[in-house]
Amino acid sequence: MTTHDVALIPGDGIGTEVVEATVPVVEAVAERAGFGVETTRYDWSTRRYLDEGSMMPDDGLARLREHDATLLGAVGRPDVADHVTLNGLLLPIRKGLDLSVCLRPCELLAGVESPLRGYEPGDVDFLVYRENTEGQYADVGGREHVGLPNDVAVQSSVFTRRGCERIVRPAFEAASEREGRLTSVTKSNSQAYGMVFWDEMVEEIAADYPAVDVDRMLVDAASMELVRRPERYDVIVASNLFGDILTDVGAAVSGSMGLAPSANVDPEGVNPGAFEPVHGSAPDIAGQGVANPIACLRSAAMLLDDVGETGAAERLDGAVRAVLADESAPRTPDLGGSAGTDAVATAVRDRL
Ligand code: GGG
Repeated sequence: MTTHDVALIPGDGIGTEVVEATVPVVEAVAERAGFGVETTRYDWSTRRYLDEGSMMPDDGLARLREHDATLLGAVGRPDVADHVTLNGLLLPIRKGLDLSVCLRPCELLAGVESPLRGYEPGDVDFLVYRENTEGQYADVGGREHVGLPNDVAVQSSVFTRRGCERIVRPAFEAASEREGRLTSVTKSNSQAYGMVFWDEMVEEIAADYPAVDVDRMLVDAASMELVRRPERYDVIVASNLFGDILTDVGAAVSGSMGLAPSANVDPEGVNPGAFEPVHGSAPDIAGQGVANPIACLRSAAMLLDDVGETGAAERLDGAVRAVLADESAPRTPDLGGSAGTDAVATAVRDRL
């Protein structure tokens, strides 16, 4: 029997709650499909940072490389600065494992209400390919003269040929397999170096995909259109920061942050992927047992697909869809219900 070896990093806040609710569902779908899942829990988190001085151990990335994939919850706690926790765990994993593709599907599913008037299931259905290792998230910059009148902060963006290729090409591939429409989102009117370079890379790679219609949009207009006419999008490709922001809007117009999954993958398949809900640790609801587990369950379905268990991934995704479409099924408060995390995860497991 094939067994997949999955690292679990529940992290902080509701991350721990949704990961713990997801694991039994993954085990159940694996059992039905006839493969095994072995999990290793890592306590890498802000708690660890406070106790031991670092979010993860020095050999953390080496350990993750030994697994087939990672399922991650969320990172962040109000008592430690966000840039410390993000740069101590999430970003080193994405960058260190060369996970340049962050794939974030945005879909209005049956049984879910969009805040957009008149939008029905299926009216919102696009993929965002977010560059995940460089761009505005590059750790390039510094501070000088801190606390003095000439206090200065410099933060540089980085765009490389390899980095652009490793996100733009997968986005074109996805558009080729979907409706053949790719929207590249930049701000190249004001960012005349990095983003003009990005535009040039898109144009160069577009030559290999003549059947794909390419639309170039500035991020301000693209954001407005996400709210005004999300149906215009099929596949969006964007830099690290813009992709992050656009996918929060995408999650909102798809009904809830609690539904939005993501896959961080190495397009060459050298390093194992990391799968995580788009949402953060949500300290406002952490500990109450009411976090929506669906974003994490859908991320787990993407993980299963990535490790080659396509049938199980479809089964899990189908069970999630069936639960959402069923008016009598439990729902967490973000979807207008009053059910808890475990009740929703159990309903999905029962649907497998
Ligand atoms: N589950 C992902 C998570 O914890 N997100 C928190 C966050 O702030 N992420 C920033 C980012 O994805 O760039």
